[in-house]
Amino acid sequence: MPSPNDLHLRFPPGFRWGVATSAFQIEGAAFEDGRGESIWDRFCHQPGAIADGSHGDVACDHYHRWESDLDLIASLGVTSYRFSVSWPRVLPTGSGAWNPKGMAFYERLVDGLLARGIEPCLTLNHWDLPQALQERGGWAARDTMHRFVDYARGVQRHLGDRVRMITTHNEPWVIAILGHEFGTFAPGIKSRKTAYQVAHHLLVSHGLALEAMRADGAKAPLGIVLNLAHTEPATSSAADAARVELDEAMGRRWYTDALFKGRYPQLALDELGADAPRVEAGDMAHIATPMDYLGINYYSRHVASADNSFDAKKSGLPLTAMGWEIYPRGLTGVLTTLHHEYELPPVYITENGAAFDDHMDGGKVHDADRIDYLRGHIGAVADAMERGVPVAGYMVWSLMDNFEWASGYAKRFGIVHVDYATQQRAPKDSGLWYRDLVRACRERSST
Ligand code: IFM
Repeated sequence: MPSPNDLHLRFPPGFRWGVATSAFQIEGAAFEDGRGESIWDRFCHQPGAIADGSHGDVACDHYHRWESDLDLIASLGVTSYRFSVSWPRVLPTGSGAWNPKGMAFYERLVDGLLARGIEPCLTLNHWDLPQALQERGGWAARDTMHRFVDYARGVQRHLGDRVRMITTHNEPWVIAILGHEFGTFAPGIKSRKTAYQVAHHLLVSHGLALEAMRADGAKAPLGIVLNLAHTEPATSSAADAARVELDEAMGRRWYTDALFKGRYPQLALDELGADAPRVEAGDMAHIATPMDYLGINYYSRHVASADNSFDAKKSGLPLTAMGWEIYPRGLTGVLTTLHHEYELPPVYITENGAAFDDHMDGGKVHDADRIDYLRGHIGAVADAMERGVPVAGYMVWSLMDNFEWASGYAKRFGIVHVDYATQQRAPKDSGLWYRDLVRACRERSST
């Protein structure tokens, strides 16, 4: 197995190292202790929605195995654990009465992390909107923003004194575009106009939630997590260069200009025309409420091609099992781009990792490809930091194999292997490699 060599020397004392998961992808216990239905429960049971016909009813059974899972996280030696609260578990119909059993689960989880010396990093919305709210218009309805703010305030009041960070939304682009324009994710709507209204409501609700939690005296740093790619042109043509500008405006700057400059890119508004969202007075100022940190999820680059002819399979770059190009330099690229364009708060890489076709071999998974992926990307983070980007932490996606949304259980992102028949967990070589890297960094910090 490769050793972490000197990678650890490139990170300062106090740098945070974590692993990440989300509620729907690991918890299971879909019908227990009063949990309500989420849009992903409904979506999974639509024929053809999930590649392997699976669902999240049991997932990794983390709801029952949380204690041994926390021991597992502790065994990796990380400083931080990023997880999400299932909105329908704590508020079964999205608003109204809290479900005490649901909230008690997260109380146990947070206390269990603290008892093991691990910082809890909580996300409020990792996609599992209560189905009851979808029936009232979902994220396309302005009222959902206010239900989200109530939910955020309640979670903050219960757990805010013990968590290390609170993220409003995970990857609003995915919710808006995959969920409402392409319809490949829940709730499966196919309308560009709806998608951009949803994107707008997600961003406004983020700002409103930050303001409300702060007014309630929140101590934990508050922020949002964006999925960002590094965009490059397919060719040196002027048409592809123009396409880079357009894709950046629609996919990245829609979020980052709104959050850091309080406006949507004109190029994106022009492209959307009648599909542009309805923006009410004061909305943009709420969106631009200052954040305590920005979370970035990075997996690959995006290649912009005016005639949509780019084919990752022919690019010559290695691909993950998702068919995504492995391109660590893009992580440095996107970080330095953001650093030049905006006054950034501390940045966390809140997700980075890869699915590969792992094989269990005598209880072990020799995933050298994942180790290479992680080493390359962690090095790319160090490159960005050496260029002045204020990165404060890095979290691997994912702690363990889990429900990979429309791909079901076939795609494995974990640094810990899960045998879904027995629910046995086994650290892969990448998990052990990451443990050694984190240990080396932390030992250096404590000397
Ligand atoms: O599994 C997802 C996660 O829920 C959000 N970010 C991307 C991951 C891999 O697709």
